[in-house]
Parts: sequence; C-alpha cells; structure tokens
Amino acid sequence: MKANTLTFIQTKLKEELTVLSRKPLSEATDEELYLALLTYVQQRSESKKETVKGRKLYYISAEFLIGKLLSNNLINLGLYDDVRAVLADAGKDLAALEELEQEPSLGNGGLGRLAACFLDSLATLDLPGDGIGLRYHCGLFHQNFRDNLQNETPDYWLSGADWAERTNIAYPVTLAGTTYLARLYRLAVTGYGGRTNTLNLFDLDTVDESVIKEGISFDKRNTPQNLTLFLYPDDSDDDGRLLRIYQQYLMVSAGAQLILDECEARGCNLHDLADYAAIQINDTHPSMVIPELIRLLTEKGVAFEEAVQIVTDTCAYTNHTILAEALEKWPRSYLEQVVPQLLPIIERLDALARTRTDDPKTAIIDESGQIHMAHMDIHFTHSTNGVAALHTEILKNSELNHFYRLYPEKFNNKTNGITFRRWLLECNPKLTALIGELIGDGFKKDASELEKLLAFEHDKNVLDKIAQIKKENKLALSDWLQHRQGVTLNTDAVFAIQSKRLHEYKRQQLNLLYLIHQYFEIKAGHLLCTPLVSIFGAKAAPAYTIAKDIIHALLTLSEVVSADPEVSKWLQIVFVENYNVTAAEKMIPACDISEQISLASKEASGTGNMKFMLNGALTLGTMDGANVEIAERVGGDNIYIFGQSSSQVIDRYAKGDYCAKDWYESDPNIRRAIDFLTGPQMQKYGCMENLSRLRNELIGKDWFQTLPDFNAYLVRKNQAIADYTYNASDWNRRALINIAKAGFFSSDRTIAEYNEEIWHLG
Ligand code: 26Q
Repeated sequence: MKANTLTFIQTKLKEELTVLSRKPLSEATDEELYLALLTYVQQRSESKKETVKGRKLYYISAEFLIGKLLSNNLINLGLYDDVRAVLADAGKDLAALEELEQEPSLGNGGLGRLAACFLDSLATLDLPGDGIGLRYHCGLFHQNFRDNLQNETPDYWLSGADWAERTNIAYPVTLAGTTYLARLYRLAVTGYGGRTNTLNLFDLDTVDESVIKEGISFDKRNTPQNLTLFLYPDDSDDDGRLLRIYQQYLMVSAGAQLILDECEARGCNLHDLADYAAIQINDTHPSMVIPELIRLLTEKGVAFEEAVQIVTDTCAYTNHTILAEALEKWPRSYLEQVVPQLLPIIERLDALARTRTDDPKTAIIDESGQIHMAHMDIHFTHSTNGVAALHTEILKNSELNHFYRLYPEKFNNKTNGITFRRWLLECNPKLTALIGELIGDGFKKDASELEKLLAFEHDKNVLDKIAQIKKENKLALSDWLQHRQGVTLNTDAVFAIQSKRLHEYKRQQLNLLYLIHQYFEIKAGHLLCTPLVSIFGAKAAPAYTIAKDIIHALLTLSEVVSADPEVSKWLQIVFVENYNVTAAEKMIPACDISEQISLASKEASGTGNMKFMLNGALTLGTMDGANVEIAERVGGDNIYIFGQSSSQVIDRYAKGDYCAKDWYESDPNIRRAIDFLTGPQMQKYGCMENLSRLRNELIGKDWFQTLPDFNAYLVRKNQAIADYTYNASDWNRRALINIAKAGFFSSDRTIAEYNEEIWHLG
C-alpha cells in the first residue's frame, strides 16, 4: 500500500507508533514494534474505562486462561485492520509480532478459559465486571514429548514484555502466622465496543524463579519464594495441597480487601455491600472468600449474623464438576495450620448450617473433620449454578440433591458460552469475512444473527466457499505444524480432532481403540472411504499415571502407523505438543469432525464443542454436557450422537454391575484392539510398563465405561466419514447449519443471563 493511500486514521496511527518505537517503522525491530503496540493498546484501552455507579461484579477465580492478548485487543478496539495495514506499509508483518508474545497460560482448561471468555463478554456488554486472580510466574507447564512420553518444563511466560501493570497497591495477608504483602497487578480487559474492565492479579514481590529445580519440581515449603510460582496442575501430594491453600487464601484475602476498599471508596457503608458488589465464586477454589469476608466485616464492627447475611447476598457459586473426587475438601488440620483465623468462623458457619438441617450429608465439617468447600458455598451464597442444562439437572437430582431439597430456589442453570471475538473473528478471519459478506457484521455483536445464514443452506456457491475456507485452514494448520514439530498433514483427508485435557472420563482411550481397530481393518484391506487425519491435543496432570499412559499409547501408535506405508496412506495420527490457547486457535478452524466423546453424565458442559461447531465442524459426541443442547439446536441430522445415555450410565454405577472383562472376552474387535496395546508392533516403539498398565486398566476396571460404547462409536464415526466422502455438498450444508445455530453458545448470552438472574449489575 502506498503512503498516500493511507487513510487519516492510519496516518495518525503510523505517527503514534513511530513516536513509541522511537524509530521510523521500517527501521524498528519486531520487538520494538511489539512494545510500541503494547503501549499504544494500553493507552487506548485506558480511555475506555468507566466509573461504576451501581452494583459491580467481581469474578474470582484461581484461573484465567486468557491466551495471547495483542490481536484480541486490536480486534476489540477496532484497530486490527488499520494496524496491519500500517505495518504492511512499512514492510512489517503483524503475524510476526504476534509470534513474539508469550501466551499467558494461567489456567488448566475449560474453567480457566471460561473465566477469560466471561471477562471479554462483560466488557463487550458494557457491564462493570472485574476479575480477581493470581499472577502465577509460570502458567500451566510446557509439555514436550520424548520417547513417546510427556515431559514437563516450566512455562516462563513473564520473560518478555507483559500486559499486566504493577501497582503500588498491596494488601497484608497472614498465612501460617506470617504476614505477606500481596501486590496488585492490573491487566486491561478490552471489550468489543463496550468498555475496558480490569483483571486484578495478586503476587508476592519475593517469589523467586531460581528455586525451580529439575523439570517443574521445587521446594514446596519455601513459601515466600514459591507462593505464586506455579499454576497448580494437580493436587497429588500433601505439600502441594498445602501450597494450594496458601495460594487460595492469598487470592481471596487480598481480593476481599480490594473489594471492600473499592466499595467503601464509592460510598458503601458495608451494611449495604450487596448493593455495591456481586461476587461470583468460580468453583470451590476461591470459597474461602466467604469466611474471609465475614472475618473482615466483623473486624470492622458488623455483627456476625449480619455479616453472614451480607456475604450470602453478595456471593454466588458456580459448580463445574460432578466428579466427586474433584469437589474440594480439606482436612481441618490443613486449614488450622495455614489459616487459623478462619477456623472459628467456619465452625460457626457449620453450626449455623446445622440449625437449618440435621442431614449429615450437607455438613460443612463432616464427622471425620474434613471441610467441604462446596457445602459452605451452597449454604452461604444465594445462588448455585451448573454450567449446562444436563449438568444442572444431575446436580439437582443426584449429586447435590440433599441441598436442592433444602434450597430449591438457589439452584439455576447457566449454560456456558464462548467469546466469538477470539473463537471466530480472531482465529478464522476467512470464515468471518464470508459471513460478513453474506449477512452483514451484526453477528459480531449479536450472535443470534448467525441464523440468517440459513437462507444460504442451498446456495452451492456459498457451500463451496465454506469448503474452500476449511481447506485453506487445513493447509495453514499443516504449515504451522510443519514449522513447530516437523509434521506435514495430508490435507486431502478428513480431519477429526480431540483436543482438551487428558482425562479418563473424556475418553481419549476410546478414540485410541478406534484407531487401533482401523489399523487392523486397513491391514485386512478394508479401507476407509477417505484418508483420516486424527489429531490430538492434551496435557495430562504430571502425577496422573493412566492419563500419561494414554498419551504414550497414542504417540506410540502414531509411530507404528507412520512407519507402515500400507496404513499411513489412509491414517495419520498427530499429537500436537503443548496444546494451549494458541494451538487451539490454529486447530479448531481446520476441523471436520469434533470429537466430544466423554462418558455421558461426566462432562459438566465442555466449551471446545462450541468452538468447533462455530467453525463449521460436525460433532461426533455422546449425550453429555452441552452436547445435548447442541444436538437440540442443530437437530439429529446435523450431529453424530452415539453411546449410552446419562441415565443408563448413572444406573449402571448405582447397580455396580459393570464388568469390563465381560466385554473384553465377548467382543473380538474389542479384544483385538486391547491386546494390540502390548503386541509386537507397539513394543517396537513403546514402553511395556506403560502399555501393559493401560491394557490392565481397560480390562480390569475401565471406570469410565469405554467398552460398552465402542461399537456405537465405531459405527457413528465411520458413518460420518462416509457422509463426508460421498455427500460432500450435504456435509457443507450441515456445516453451515452448525455455524448458523451456534449463536446460543456465545458467552454474551451466558453473561446476559447471569446478569439478569443473579448479578443485576450497574
Ligand atoms: C482442584 C484441587 C486441587 C488442585 C486442582 C484442582 C482443580 C483445578 C482445575 C480442579 C478442577 C479444575 C478445572 C476444572 C474444569 O476445567 N472444569 C471444566 O469446566 C468447564 C467450564 O465450566 C466445563 O465446560 C467442563 O465440562 C469442566 O470439566
């Protein structure tokens, strides 16, 4: 582009960036330009901050998986195209600058990413809502593969320029008798239109990355140096569990002080706190905010009973899991050691709850002295919500039924959502442009407008364009993978992707058994109708042995397949290393078949399922979590549902009569696939210890009932591949229907529901 064709805005922008980078743009390095853009975005977003008059939300969460911020902020501020043009004019490439940014991986998976999507929607909807969390020095570990095994190394994301600004604000927090200063960092959250809100992240000045030893190990007892060093990937040992309590209390105590400070500065007299603040507790990790706020209020002269009422009116709780083992409960001795100041309050809350019911299942402190965080949340907040319709029903009818009977009015559902700014506009610009040409740009603010795409259901030209964009996105993914891990994809193949944390209930092992089965079929001359590229992205908690064994089996199988020219023509298995938000943004737009194959009743919602659908993939899934609502919206012809229903699964657990061995013995396909795990081909590239442990687990236990769903999965998946092959134009039509029906899954809708029914902001 010639300078004289630059618009006025672009000329101004060029001048400002030149000043900030202190050189003519064409002479500035990419690093200098990145810093200049960071500063420019910070200035622009600052000007969109608003003073708050009414009720303000504090979304408190141990995780905010925000992903890279440069492009996201440029899009939200409406600067993306101009910045790209100005840089291009100077011979610079915005994509190269994006590469320089370290991704802040301050979350494990869905729960953390949801918090990030919610912040985007709050700002976009012009609602007053800030986040409160921790500034981990290392985000979720970096995963790399060696000898087909997962290795973990620290993720030093703070090494470059980062977006969070250090403040002079610090709050005292007493942990195990020692007082620390929790330093506040502020990160601007831009809305698409709307306003700028703040993500408040706390840290200690004394944290020291040099205490990290081999891999991701460190001295877990050196609190001043390690407190915010790592985001916790698991809770597998006692020292780690204690450190987790340290982290949680640092976050909630500093957070509660910040909330009270801000509210008092706005004229709140503490008795009316609930008129100034709404606090959303993201799972049980921030639950100690309840006793901490009561402690602070009573210290400031509010009577205990009133403080309890104020906190109940202010706080609401979101449950993200029905896995009993994931509901946090802490031995009383842990809390006595770390936060003795909370114990008398928790005891009074326990006693108060016992005046409401004598049902021991709802006790906060149980007879063995365990403290149940979720129980405290339900008793002492005014709202408990699940994250998809099925999940909320299961909570009400089984897992939390005792509470539901006590407080039916507190229970409500808020089906999760995703921000379309990141998961469509940013990650799939070509599809975004096509949609804009067809129905205008209204869908960017009002996702329900995507339904207008239905008018093009039979327009061959549009359907061809959708297919063409998918192909280009496959090529882009292949290039990216070639650059990153030396793998080139067969872009003529159908792409099936399963990307999410590695967990047995998510059943990557079911996909594994399918792939082994196909290996045998191809060897026997029963070819697939189209080559299949099966892509995985998943991190396993470092101490989760079976999850790591599943990764090992998939990596080993991938080698077996690629070494066999007969099979590799038809099948390619690719495990993307270090799956994170940045990788997801490349993978999701390239997908044809979205694998959402959790055991029905176990996945609370899932949000990846929504991202894939929005980008035109068809779901292959069980009737679990939000898949149920996706199926409801797109209709049975536009999704591949298989497997046991949640009620069948729940019944089977209740009866306790599932026996994996019976399935292994009676189904030759299942037996052949499981036995292959320890057969000679796998032995050649894999480790017998891992592979036989996995085989034994599948035959001897299979707690998440992979085997009963195996045949249904095989049939449905092959049906999907056949439809993709033999009826391409109909496939593209169904992809369009998925995109058109994705509007409901915008986090703008979710946040509007939270606001109308729980928060009442502004
Ligand atoms: C607990 C104790 C100690 C250490 C770690 C943890 C811990 C950490 C993270 C427990 C749970 C998590 C994360 C849970 C999570 O991501 N849940 C997912 O939440 C999504 C958003 O609601 C849902 O879509 C997914 O279905 C749900 O699995």
